[in-house]
Amino acid sequence: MSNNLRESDQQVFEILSAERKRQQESTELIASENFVSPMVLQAQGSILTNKYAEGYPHHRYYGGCENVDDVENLAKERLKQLFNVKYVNVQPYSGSIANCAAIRSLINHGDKLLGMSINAGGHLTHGYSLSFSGKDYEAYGYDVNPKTYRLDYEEVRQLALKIKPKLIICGASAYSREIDFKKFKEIADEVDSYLIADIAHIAGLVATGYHNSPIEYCDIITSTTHKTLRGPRGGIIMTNDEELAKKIDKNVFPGLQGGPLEHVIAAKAVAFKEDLSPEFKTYIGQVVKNAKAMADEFISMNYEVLTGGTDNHLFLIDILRSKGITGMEAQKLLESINITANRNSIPFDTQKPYISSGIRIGTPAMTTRGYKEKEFITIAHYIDDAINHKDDLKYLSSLKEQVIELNKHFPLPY
Ligand code: DSN
Repeated sequence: MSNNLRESDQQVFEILSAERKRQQESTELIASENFVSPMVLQAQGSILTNKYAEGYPHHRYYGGCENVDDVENLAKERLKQLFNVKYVNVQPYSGSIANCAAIRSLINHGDKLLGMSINAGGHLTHGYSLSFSGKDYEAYGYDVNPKTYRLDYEEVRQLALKIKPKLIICGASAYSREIDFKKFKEIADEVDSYLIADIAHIAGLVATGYHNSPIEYCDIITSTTHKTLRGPRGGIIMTNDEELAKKIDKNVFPGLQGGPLEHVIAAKAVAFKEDLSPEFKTYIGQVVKNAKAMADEFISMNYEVLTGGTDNHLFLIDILRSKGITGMEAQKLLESINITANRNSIPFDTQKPYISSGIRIGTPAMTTRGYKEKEFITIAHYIDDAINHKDDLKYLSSLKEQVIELNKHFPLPY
């Protein structure tokens, strides 16, 4: 059998080629996506995928683990350095599993949990009714202020005093303002609750000082590695509490997972080294500048940018109120001109989540490709043009060509 994918499996090869073309020719604005370095890709595509390694370094249930022990230890040491934290687990397959293990390490089934509601910008695993977090626990959600769309810490406090949760989860998937982790800690202390911060979206900003860090305030911190950290798809868990760290390890394996994905852990190690570099700090600074510039441009074109702007890598537009089209319509329209974004419920949305009134826009991915403020502003105008000419197929087709042309100057490195 040929060891060349093109020859041995043309069907998969063609799908991969089509995806490469799509990524190269499109402007990627999904706030949770990024483009990994060729080195991360190389590690993830390495022979470590062949290895079983249930357990933890030097306590494995399989032989031949000396090399994966080394790579997992390296990933752990780099992660500790990145966030200045004492104990880490780099095995979670995803952010959702990281959150499940973190919650299980702190509370029991049926206990009360208070997280940011999904409509306000929280994640499924923060207590959404259809997720394990809403089914296994008595889950409550805090919202944002209906006028400012910002977190109102006094409202969160009042809700916490009323509910008396055993666990509060802070962190979000669609919230454009800095989260005050210290305030969450004060609320958690007042109601005698544990506190988890899920920093999946803002991890790169936290690691580089562009967002305050939750490490000193939270019992457990979880994250994904593939968003602003620009690593492979996966999860991580961090704590400064030694006893809790032992519980977390047990809850990840054997509690929720079997064999760790050591090829992904190797790629996490590579990404963490990149994240520790001065270049990465410059990159995150540009991500934040780009998001501000683009949000400001939309505001100057009279779009309803929620909260009036952004402190981080993303922002939300109430596209229904701005332009009379739903999030679903906007997402499809943008896709037709090679701009990829996701529709998103906005707080107190009148539309069903599948349709939604908003779109979420993020700058991490195209900043990796080299976009600066100028290009993001150009894209903001393409989006506006597309919406204003949404029924003019010829116009849309010319916009698509302009997007493809622009992206020729920002090639994928692979
Ligand atoms: N699904 C992710 C996002 O897009 O924000 C959250 O994990």
